[in-house]
Amino acid sequence: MLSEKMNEALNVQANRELYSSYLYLSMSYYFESINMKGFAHWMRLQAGEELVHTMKMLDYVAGRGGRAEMLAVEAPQLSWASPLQAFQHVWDHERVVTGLINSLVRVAESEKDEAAKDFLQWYVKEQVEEEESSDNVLNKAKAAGDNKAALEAADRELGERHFKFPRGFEIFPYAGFAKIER
Ligand code: OFO
Repeated sequence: MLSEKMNEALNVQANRELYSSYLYLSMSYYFESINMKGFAHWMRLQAGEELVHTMKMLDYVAGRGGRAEMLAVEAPQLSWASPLQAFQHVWDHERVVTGLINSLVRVAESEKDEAAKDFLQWYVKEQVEEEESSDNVLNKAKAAGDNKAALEAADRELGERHFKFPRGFEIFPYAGFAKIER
């Protein structure tokens, strides 16, 4: 059984994961609006991945006899000055999320909840990957700069992104904007 404090902290983090999904979906439609369909596709898959992070956490709360609560989701930013600014935002955002996950591990420690601490290691590892992939896309955007041809090449490259949703979370059987067009 989860302590009240642990239950609440997990619900709050699930809400931040859902916000991440909402933020990346917002970026996806921003890219769609400026006709960068590969970037839109990449962000759409990212939004799906964040939804998996959300549900995995809420499933854990419910599985431990806690109460999974749907908290209000903050409205994300709707537009960015450039692709570079959007990818910089992803980079910054993922560092914030890493800090939140680390704080959640501290809550599990203070609650002496070894099981929750063990469960949260999945998110600790996931953040290493999230930071790496945000480095990767930010570097591509930086390298392209204002060069239209280079940006289009990066757009095509990110449009090739694949993501296999884990078993039980096959929530996005669609391919995304890039694939719809091709
Ligand atoms: Fe859930 O990892 Fe990004 O935010």
